[in-house]
Amino acid sequence: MKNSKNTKQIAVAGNGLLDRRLFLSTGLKFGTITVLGSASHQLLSKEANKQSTIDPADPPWMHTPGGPFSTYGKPSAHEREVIRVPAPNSAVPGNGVSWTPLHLLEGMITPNGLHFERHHNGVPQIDPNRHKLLVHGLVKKPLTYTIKSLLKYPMHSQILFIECGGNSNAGWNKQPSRAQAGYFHGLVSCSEWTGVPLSIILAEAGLNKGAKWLIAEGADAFAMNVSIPMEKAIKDGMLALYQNGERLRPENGYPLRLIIPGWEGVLNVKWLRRLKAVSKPIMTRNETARYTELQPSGKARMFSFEIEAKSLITSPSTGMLLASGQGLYQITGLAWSGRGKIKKVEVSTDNGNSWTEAQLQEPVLPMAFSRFRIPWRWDGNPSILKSRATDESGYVQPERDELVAKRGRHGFFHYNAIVCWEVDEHGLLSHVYDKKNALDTGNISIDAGWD
Ligand SMILES: Nc1nc2c(c(=O)[nH]1)N[C@H]1C(S)=C(S)[C@@H](COP(=O)(O)O)O[C@H]1N2
Ligand SMILES: [Mo]
Repeated sequence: MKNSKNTKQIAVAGNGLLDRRLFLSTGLKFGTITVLGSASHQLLSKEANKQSTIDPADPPWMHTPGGPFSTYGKPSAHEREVIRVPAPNSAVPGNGVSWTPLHLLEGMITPNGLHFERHHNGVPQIDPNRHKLLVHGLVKKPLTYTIKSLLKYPMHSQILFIECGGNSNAGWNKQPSRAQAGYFHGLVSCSEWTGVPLSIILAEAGLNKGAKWLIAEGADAFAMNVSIPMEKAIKDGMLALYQNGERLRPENGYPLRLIIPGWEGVLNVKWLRRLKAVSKPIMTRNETARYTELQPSGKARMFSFEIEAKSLITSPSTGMLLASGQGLYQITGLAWSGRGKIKKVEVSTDNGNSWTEAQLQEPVLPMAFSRFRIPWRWDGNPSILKSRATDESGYVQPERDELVAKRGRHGFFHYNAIVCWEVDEHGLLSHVYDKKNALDTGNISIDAGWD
């Protein structure tokens, strides 16, 4: 029996955006969204032309026993297109990134094998029995810890995103990137991290007066180091040993990494080997030549650690097709903020002329991914989709022209502008910049790598 109340589709903004309470209705079916050029897209086009000849109740895999047990599970072979895409920087061995395919994932947790990677000099293969952490500098008692000894401490877990300060930096370019959403915005991932609160270890060493900064150093060939304000390190820092329930992956810092929640990726030093308490930042490459931006005022923006609120529609997104033609679709995406919880995500399907609040999936956690969803009835006409995040501090994700006006053209990092996906009359999505945007004066030179 049809419940007419449940299936009532209430428009809440222009161009067919529907009330998120529609998700409570029964019998709802959304249109299929395919990734162009992928196996699933080809399959769908083939199936559209031919009737299935297999009885769905009697598929071939029901006729013989299945495969053996495995010692460590892998994704289905049918999911082989769901991969990180590496972009090495050929000038330096092991320098570069690999992108999380955000547009192919759901929920709020990034699977360990798909967490983005940013290495300055490759992934060291570290023997956990030989790895040590030294805590020294302005402390009463310098200490060293083995991994075994750290595993004896009380642990805590937190679901947190890590985002590289260079994520989405192609957004500074004059022409919109043609890469799929994750291969442009996917230097951000979200995991449950488990480890020892940094405050416990710092208290054990005993900080001297004047210990205002902490220098963290990694055990990779780059020996990466950064300066971190002590106040933040004590308040939120974690010595992480586990990632989504298992020990860290080598790519993400095995056997020990620092987690500085909500702050830019570079502070989360992987393969952590040294923490030195000091009175002043030591002005390393990563806080001077990198992550520092010349602003229109002529002043440089430095130590801008906190990740500002950002959101992205992951599906449908550029390179996808609304394969069922006009009709009902589910718009979904991710939002995150280094300042705390996401308060709301608004979505527009008419280039920002009207907006409505999307549904936020519970739990909404501070400094973690928040998944949002909203139903949309596409009328078959060209449309522009946007999402805009607001965090609990009241910060609102800016339009691209606002961001460019504020930061100028000399920046390279911390790009968090609203993203526009254009839907054409065939239902094909592509990345565009806001048509109203007149401020775009040229490319920046992306020669600095990602950092
Ligand atoms: N030792 C070390 N730590 C490091 C890096 C590195 O190259 N070496 N890269 C940093 C940068 S720039 C980022 S964005 C994050 C990336 O973490 P991930 O590779 O686990 O995603 O690690 C940070 N920690
Ligand atoms: Mo980074």
